[in-house]
Amino acid sequence: QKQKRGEPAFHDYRPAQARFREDVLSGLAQSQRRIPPKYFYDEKGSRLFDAICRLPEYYPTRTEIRLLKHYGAEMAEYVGEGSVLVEFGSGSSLKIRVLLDALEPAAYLPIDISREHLFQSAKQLAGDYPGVAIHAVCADYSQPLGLPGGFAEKPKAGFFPGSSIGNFEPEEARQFLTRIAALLGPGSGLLIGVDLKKEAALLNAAYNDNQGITAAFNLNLLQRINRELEGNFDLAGFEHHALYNSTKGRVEMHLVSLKDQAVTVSNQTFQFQAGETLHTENSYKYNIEEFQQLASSAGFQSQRVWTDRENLFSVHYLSL
Ligand code: AVJ
Repeated sequence: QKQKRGEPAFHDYRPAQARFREDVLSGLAQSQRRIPPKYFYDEKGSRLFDAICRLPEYYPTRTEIRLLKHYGAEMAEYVGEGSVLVEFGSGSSLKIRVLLDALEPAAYLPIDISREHLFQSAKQLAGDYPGVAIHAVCADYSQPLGLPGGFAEKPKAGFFPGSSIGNFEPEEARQFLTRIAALLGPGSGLLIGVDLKKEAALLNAAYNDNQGITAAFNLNLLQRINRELEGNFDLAGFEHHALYNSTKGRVEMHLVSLKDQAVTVSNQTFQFQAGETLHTENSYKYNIEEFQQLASSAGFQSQRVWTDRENLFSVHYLSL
């Protein structure tokens, strides 16, 4: 694909829309009803998530950005000049800017499921960093995928910030990291942000902000189902609930049914009882040793870890 300076190439892998319907219908039929959190990120969901990242209570984003800014030069040394940077779930591609200020990669490949959002972010980034070849890949990174051609021989570094690894069950996280290892190849590395275990009060505040943005983000999933899957969820009939489960080491987000009610999605009807929940997200937290063990079980060696003074967040550099 010929690429103009200052313009991104766009590779659309067409992440299957059919699976949204299947995943929602099968998730709603389970006794603990659940929907995978990747479906939060439609246009409105992506915007709400950006707003979450700016909330005073949501410490992960600003803490990680501070770490990237403060230790960017060190991180760049581990990543290496001239390597191909591959980001999993690039969203608005804000954090990569901090790295791009510290090193010049051979190319930057943002991978994201949110097509329009990815397109706009890649375009802006290409305008701001005309010297970096940008190949945006619209894909679901939780499914097996290959990189666009031409990058096989180059040294690669993965970038997986934001503690999105926490959305996976630990066993799924191990499988995901194993797949990433195969995709990046021997000699490559992974720079990954991981939210640390901490006092429940801080975690609960981060997922129950005062402005209700996280609640709107959670409820937007129902709106999306109504719009895209012929659903009739009553948004006033459900309430946001988020709580740190210290036994499992994860923050759980649910939507609680406020009454007995029937909901129809794609011509299938589901009976909710008052108080029953729809589980929409897990956000696992790992202390440093726990995460290093997980990474090592996927074939990565821990090279370095950076944390803030308050021990809120960690950034690991892992090598293959
Ligand atoms: C993007 C998955 C890292 O778990 O903290 C933020 C998503 N959910 N507030 C997280 C999220 C509610 C976020 N991750």
